Amino acid sequence: MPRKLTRRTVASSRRKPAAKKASRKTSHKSAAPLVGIVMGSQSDWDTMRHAEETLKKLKIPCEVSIHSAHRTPDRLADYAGGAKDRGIKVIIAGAGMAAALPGAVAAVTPLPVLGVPMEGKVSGGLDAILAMVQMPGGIPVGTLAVGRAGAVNAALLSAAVLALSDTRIEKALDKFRADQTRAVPVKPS
Ligand code: AIR
Repeated sequence: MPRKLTRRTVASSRRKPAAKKASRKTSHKSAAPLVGIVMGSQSDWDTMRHAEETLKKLKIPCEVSIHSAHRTPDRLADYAGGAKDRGIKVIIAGAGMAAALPGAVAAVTPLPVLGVPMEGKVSGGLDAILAMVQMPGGIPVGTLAVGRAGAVNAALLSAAVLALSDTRIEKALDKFRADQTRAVPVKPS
């Protein structure tokens, strides 16, 4: 039987459909990215996802992409060369082996570039860390630890840079540190 139309049901039937939940609750994701995470290969993602996860914990919008200094040099230059104009403030670059990626990024952008060396089969990541840390004077790359610790710390260092001009990020970083301190037990179990 058709529902009797009262003034209330007419009004509610004219109402615009409710906005999709997903687009409301993920406002930080749709915000313009402040950090660009790049890596030389899909095989680096297992390590580099820790950078993204850490930024997500701090609600810092970021973008993630794969560009190789050797396999996709033009695409890498396009990405890194345009990053500043697109509003990116810091670039995190992870690569392994002859890890030229952070240096190649730093060569075409004035943004701070943080390098994360991948752990490798030949020398445990020594090859990649040396490629990143041994930049010639004039084009700096801030090089972090090999592997997961480096990925996490690159995200935290990015947050520290952004916190200098963003009180929300400053507070998020303070909370992250305080939570971390509280989580360290006095006695081993
Ligand atoms: N790589 C990719 N292009 C240039 C370099 N140095 C690095 C990647 C990855 C390693 O080579 O960053 O850590 C191996 O890549 P793949 O794709 O062979 O697994």
